[in-house]
Amino acid sequence: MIFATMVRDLKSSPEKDPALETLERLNPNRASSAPSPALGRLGHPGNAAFLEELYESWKTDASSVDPTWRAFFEGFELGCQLRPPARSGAPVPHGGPTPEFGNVLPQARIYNLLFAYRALGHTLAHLDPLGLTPEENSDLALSTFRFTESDLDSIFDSGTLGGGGPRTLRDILTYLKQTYCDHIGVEFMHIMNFAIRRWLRDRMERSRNQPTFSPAQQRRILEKVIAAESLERFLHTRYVGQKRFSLEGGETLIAVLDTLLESCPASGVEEVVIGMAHRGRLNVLVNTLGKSRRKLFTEFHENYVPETVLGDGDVKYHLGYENDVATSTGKKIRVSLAPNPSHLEAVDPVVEGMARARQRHREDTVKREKVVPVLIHGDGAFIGQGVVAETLNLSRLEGYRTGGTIHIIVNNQIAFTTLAPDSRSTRYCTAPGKALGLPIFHVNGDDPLAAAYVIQLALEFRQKFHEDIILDIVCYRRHGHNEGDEPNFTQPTLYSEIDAHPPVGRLLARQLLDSGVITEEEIQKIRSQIDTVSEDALRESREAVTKFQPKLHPPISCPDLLKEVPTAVPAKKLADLGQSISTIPDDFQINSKIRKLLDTRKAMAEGKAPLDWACAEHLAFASLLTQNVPIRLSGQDSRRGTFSQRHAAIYDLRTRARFIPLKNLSKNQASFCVYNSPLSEAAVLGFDYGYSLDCPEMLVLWEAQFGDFANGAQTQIDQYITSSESKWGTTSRLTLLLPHGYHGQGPEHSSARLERFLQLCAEDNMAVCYPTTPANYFHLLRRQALRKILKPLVVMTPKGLLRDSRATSPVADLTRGSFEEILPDSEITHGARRIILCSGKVFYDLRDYRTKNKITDTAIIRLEQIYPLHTPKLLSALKRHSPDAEIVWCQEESENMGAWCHLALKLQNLLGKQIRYAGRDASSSPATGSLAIHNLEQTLLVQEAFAIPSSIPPKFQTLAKDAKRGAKPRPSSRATSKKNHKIKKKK
Ligand SMILES: Cc1ncc(C[n+]2csc(CCOP(=O)(O)OP(=O)(O)O)c2C)c(N)n1
Ligand SMILES: [Mg+2]
Repeated sequence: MIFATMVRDLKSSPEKDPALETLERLNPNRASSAPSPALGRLGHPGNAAFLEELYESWKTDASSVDPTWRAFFEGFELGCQLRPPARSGAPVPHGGPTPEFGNVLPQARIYNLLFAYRALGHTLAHLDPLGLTPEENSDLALSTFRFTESDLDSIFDSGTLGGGGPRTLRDILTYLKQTYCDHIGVEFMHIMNFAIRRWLRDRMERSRNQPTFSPAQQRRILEKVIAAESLERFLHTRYVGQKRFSLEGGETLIAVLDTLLESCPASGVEEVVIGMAHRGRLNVLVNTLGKSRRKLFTEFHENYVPETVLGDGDVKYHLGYENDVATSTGKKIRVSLAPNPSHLEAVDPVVEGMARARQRHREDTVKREKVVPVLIHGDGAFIGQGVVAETLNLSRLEGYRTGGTIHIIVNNQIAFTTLAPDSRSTRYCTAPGKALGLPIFHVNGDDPLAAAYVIQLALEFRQKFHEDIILDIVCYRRHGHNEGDEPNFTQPTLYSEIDAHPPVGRLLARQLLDSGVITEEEIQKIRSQIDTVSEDALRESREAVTKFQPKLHPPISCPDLLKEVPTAVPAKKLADLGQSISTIPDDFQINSKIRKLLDTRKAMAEGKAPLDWACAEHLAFASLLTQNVPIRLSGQDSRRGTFSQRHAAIYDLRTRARFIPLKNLSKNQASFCVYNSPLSEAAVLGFDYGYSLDCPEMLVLWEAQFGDFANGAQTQIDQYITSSESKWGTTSRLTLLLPHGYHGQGPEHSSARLERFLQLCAEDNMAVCYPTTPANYFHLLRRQALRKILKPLVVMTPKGLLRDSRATSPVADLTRGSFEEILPDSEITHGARRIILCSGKVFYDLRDYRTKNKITDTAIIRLEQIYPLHTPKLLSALKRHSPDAEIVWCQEESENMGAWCHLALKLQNLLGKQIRYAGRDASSSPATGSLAIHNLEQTLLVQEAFAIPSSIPPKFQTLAKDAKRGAKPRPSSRATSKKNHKIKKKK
């Protein structure tokens, strides 16, 4: 009614109102006696709510309403300004309402008040259990809206508030404060989507954000809080000083998780995948996932030996767990807690990937309502770690959506020893969620009922809108960061408050006792039952640990990694696949160059043209898909391919309709998913890793734009991909495609940091390959997908070689054999007196040089797989040549990079002789920024491999090296050194 009344008032007002004046100025035609159709609706009282909502929309996002309304609201706001801008020369009014505004628009001011409370009410909410955070906001003072105490009993229209209707100002305020300023503070008015905003508003105002749990539910919530408390107390007294990252102060989390699981069956949720850090993890394992106390206590024992058959295991507060958890109605919910490295928030994208994989298995790929990811964060980590923002940004993307994640922040208002003023530039730690327009609920952690109410709402919201939502449980940390930590060193005043603060269980118990929901005897019974269970478990665990015999594990070894996997595909099949991957619908109009590319692919598959990398990859994918192996490829610009080589998706010239030939091979083929990822490495690689864990039947590939960008995801590589088998027994066939190779394009983009991956190789944890031919790449991809063993694969992939006629394969090479870990020399097959070992692209430079210089005594053997090294094949390739042959390792990467450091000792031990290094000097930056210097270096290192003195005058070589270093001229450089001449002379 506000607007209807207001406009009527405005029109009949003898004085010209500023709002109308502005309106006239902005829209001289529309604000006149003949209003626009839109504004004409103002006179209809039935549309008042509609108008208010429109106003609210405009306030949140001006562009969300049509221009007529925009102009109107701008005028309206201007007219309503509580302190109108002073006209030039006019005195500025101080305090007190302007006479026009104070008298004319009381309804409008009520409306402003509603809006302000919905938007800012959270600033007055009682969120901090310790009461240390100010709860004031002068923008919400009555006087701000030009009301006084004397207006409190005046009746106004309450607009959309809780169903609307006439209410006193006092009632309106009470209503708003109950809803928005009690133990729940909500940020939701920043949400652009009006339907979502309205749903939240109505849902919250209907219940005034007050929980209404049945007595039985309230008792259950108390029980959960008591269970959480007593587990912590038990551990605290039985394992004094042992690290457990206590949840005390934040026990409400356990009640929240229980309420969430209790709400799952009615919401159609079958599975919950949880990711969380250290804080309270042991409590969640026992009290949420049902891990036995006996098992947990055993892990605390000093003689405990992890049950890992292989590998080194991990500390107890990083371990994962999975269980069917029964709700009170007997329904079972599958709940899993992902294993977690210490690196905070690294688990986030992994859990998202796992959830999406599980949705796939439950055939829940449209609504994604059966599997719900839940991420539990710390306040410091949520605002501090970039991967949080990267993961949030995945949430609405086609290839990475999971239908909405429930984020729970155990906001103990501290991070180790760091308080909010040092840890964030924002009021709340939840600020990253605001960028995405997520609803954010802050709840006082001392009110488990309020928190349980919010989690119910959160699940309802998630299932309805398939969006992320954040629940920020504002609590405190009763002890230090861990149990050996003294918080009084750094937070003496805070900790004296905390020491005096009653535990949450006691507060809730008091509340339920007062309301007659429970009796003191019942509470005692709950406590003593839980303690008895713990005591029994402790006794059993003590018996169990006597059986432990610590012994060193042998390293993990997987000899089958070197077993041949048949990967050849018959010629007829390849030709058919070639036809399929080059066929597009008749009504599709495509770019002529793409048409040509497709025709070439067809010819390549039929053996009429030499096969290039992209075609080999397409044929590998196509053959796997028709063998029922699903494939997921994700990476930046992966649909087209960074180097415009792949063209997995083809676009109609007129409509940009997309056609993906690999999705259209046959009716029964497996699914092919190819996504352009957002510009993130950590979150996307983490996501694909998580996906690959729970979709072992699928070939999951993550592609870096250039290989060096993988270092943006180093945490995922170190903490998960390379070490998770040893730590947690989890493996996957995730494949990393990393463009690598020195082409004189500067220090960036030349190196995928092969050396880093090789440094992480041990215990057969993965394979690292640098194939040199399309055919071998074809066999490698097929081996990775078809072999039973699950191991990650890291592939150095080509850039320049993609279009290099030297790096092609006859299609026949796809129809026979399998992946060749070692490629012996096919030209100098026997009796060489020098053997150059190399890996990857430099092979072609070496071979060209040999041909050009008619060298016949030197063989070149390629290591297509550097780890695990296929020593039998390498030895057999070497055996064909002279036993006295000089062995050289040649690489284009600098001496401290590439495969040299990894292989040097290994090869020397294997072959029992020194190996000569030919390559770039050690360098801090991977490559030179000058193409000329690159070319010179490349020439020199090839010459060096053949131990031939350079034909380039030494003066130029030295100058080039010095120019690269930006250093003063030096006496000599490697390629011209006396040492090399000596080698030559010896021969
Ligand atoms: C990426 C990363 N950086 C630093 C640390 C060291 N660290 C462990 S816990 C912690 C404080 C975390 O604070 P918060 O996120 O608020 O969680 P809380 O411990 O308070 O529950 C820090 C800095 C870490 N584990 N991971
Ligand atoms: Mg914290």
